[in-house]
Amino acid sequence: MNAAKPIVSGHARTRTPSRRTALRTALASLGTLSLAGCDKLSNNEGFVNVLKSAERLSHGAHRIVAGRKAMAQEFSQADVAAHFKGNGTLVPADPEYHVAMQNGFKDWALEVGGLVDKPLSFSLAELRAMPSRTQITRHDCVEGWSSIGKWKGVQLAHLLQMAQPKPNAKFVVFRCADSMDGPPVGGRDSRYYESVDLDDAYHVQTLIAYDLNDKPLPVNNGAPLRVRIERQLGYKHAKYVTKIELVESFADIRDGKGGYWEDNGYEWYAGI
Ligand SMILES: Nc1nc2c(c(=O)[nH]1)N[C@H]1C(S)=C(S)[C@@H](COP(=O)(O)O)O[C@H]1N2
Ligand SMILES: [Mo]
Repeated sequence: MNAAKPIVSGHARTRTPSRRTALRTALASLGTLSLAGCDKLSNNEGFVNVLKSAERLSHGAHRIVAGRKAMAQEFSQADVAAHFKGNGTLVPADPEYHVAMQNGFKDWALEVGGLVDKPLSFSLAELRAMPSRTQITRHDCVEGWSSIGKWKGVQLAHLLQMAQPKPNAKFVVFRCADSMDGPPVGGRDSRYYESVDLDDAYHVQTLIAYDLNDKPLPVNNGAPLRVRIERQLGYKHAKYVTKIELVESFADIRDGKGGYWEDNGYEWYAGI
């Protein structure tokens, strides 16, 4: 992610028509409105303005139409790209990360904390000993490229079941090791972070991945652990993950938008 500002508006514009169709289908399938009713609704200026605010709509419409449990497409071994592209941070400059990298990540720990009954910490060996899932999926970056890769990791659901989120936990925040804006200036933390709701957190294909294409994750792609959130765009897939934090709201975290790129104008819900 080299460009300072994402092309958010162009992106939203290209996605609006399918969302509009999706919403109309959803309204019709709810049985509360006939298609004619939907047409009337979509000719109503106020309602069309609601449609135009794609961000607020997309989360709900996606939920109704596709069902949040629907699977992202999985591919076959023959589809796997020879080289999975790296993007954003490729080698974190942070000194702590460098020490960990030089140690072959043998002391890396993944914490699970925040609103949980049992705060936990896992070593890579512990994670690798857990039941795993392998999936071949297509990664779509908002910058306009895609790569198909084979991921292996622990389902986030498995870790959450162990940590036991409290009833008021609504989101999972992923904390990462890489500072985006250089070394902390005046104590300002610019480390990458992301968040998802519990529907995505418990989704079958949501993994804490440690292997890419049958090998330990390369540093470029997030070694030693990165998230896969297959129903959403690339920037949701946090790399270099150090902590999974359950929260009721992310309003008090950094600029309050739920992620590093969200704080810089991206949509929080990046469904594909
Ligand atoms: N920690 C961290 N996670 C990150 C990023 C980053 O810069 N730092 N970039 C995001 C973006 S925009 C994309 S497209 C993917 C890129 O993953 P890749 O390097 O494996 O292709 O990681 C996402 N997760
Ligand atoms: Mo991206």
